[in-house]
Amino acid sequence: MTGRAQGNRGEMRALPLAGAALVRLGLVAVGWFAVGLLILLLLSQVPVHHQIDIGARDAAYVQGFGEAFRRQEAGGTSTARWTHERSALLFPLAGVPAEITLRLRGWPDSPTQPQVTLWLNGAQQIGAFTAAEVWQEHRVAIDGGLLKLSDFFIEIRSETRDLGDGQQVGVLLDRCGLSGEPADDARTLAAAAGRDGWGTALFARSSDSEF
Ligand SMILES: [Ca+2]
Repeated sequence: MTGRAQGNRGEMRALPLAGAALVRLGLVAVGWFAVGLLILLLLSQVPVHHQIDIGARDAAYVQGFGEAFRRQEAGGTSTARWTHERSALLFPLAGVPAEITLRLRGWPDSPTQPQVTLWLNGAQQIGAFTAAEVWQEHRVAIDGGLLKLSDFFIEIRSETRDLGDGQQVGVLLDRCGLSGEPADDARTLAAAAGRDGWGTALFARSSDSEF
């Protein structure tokens, strides 16, 4: 038997082995794809809940507020921020319908209290009330009308006054909650992934973001 013949038999054994390895690799890839798709589909159906402790770990949600500070309360200390004439709360990857809850109070030791209006994306008024000197919880429904929302902000517009330190303040916000549907973006991505695969889904998302 020649060395050349032995070499040919070795190559013939190596080819089926390489094929089997490729098949295993393909099965693993398909398995991970299925798991990822299942997770994405589940996440796209899960309602969104944001509970924001204003004044503590709220940097991603607040815009145009005063500095965070800690105040003494009857039951301990709490964190809060004053709003200004216009301040906003940002809610990433939240859709509609949704409900927002604000725990806030107005000016201390004042015979008058600020009039407050809430605006969806600064364009559609969704609530109006007069703040109180004590803590109150205000709930407002957001239906979005004809808008398809995937990220939105709630603008708080308020009368302001100087509390003696030269700062014009509106209302004091302690907590904010949002419960609602998942964003349309998440549903679109899940649907595209299920129909056409990850490549198309990711391409669709990057294209959407350009407009
Ligand atoms: Ca707080």
